[in-house]
Amino acid sequence: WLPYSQVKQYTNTFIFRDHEILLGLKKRGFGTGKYNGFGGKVEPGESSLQAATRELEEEAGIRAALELAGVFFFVSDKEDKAFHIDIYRGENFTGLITETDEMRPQWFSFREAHIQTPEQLPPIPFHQMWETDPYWIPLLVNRQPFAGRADFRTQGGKLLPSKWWFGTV
Ligand code: 6OG
Repeated sequence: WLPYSQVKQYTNTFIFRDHEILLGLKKRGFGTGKYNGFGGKVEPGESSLQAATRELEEEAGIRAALELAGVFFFVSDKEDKAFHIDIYRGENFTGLITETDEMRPQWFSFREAHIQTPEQLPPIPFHQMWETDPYWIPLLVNRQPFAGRADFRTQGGKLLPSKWWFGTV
């Protein structure tokens, strides 16, 4: 057993408009093929909010005033570093949502399925997201500040959570 001597700081940002959430299909890097918010590593000398704002512009082409929605701390058996992710939310973005080398943005609906609207968007694709997302995305969507932790393990070449916990703050 080795202690985790470093914590890597990441951001993950979700943009909302009326009953819709903007996700991106990750085209390269960590989590390729999964839908997620927009984000990445906090660079030296940058605050987490600055990093979140920068990453949103780099990966989706838009700017928005962001607020911290939750925090997620996790470790993985294949990494000697721990991960801290600040999860941000925003609305009222400026700019044009743009596909980038890293992300293909797409709107999803979180309106209850029985409420039919003329142009129904697909629901949040949890089967194509990180396995722990279903535990905290509902808190994010409901504007409940949250915190959580998880231990990931490599099983059959896949990174899967073996133990996790999420709660409201
Ligand atoms: P790049 O280094 O590729 O940014 N991320 C996670 N997102 C979710 N939803 N669940 C996880 O559980 C995650 N682990 C990392 C943080 C990596 C991006 O992936 C996010 C960053 O936004 C394991 O630029």
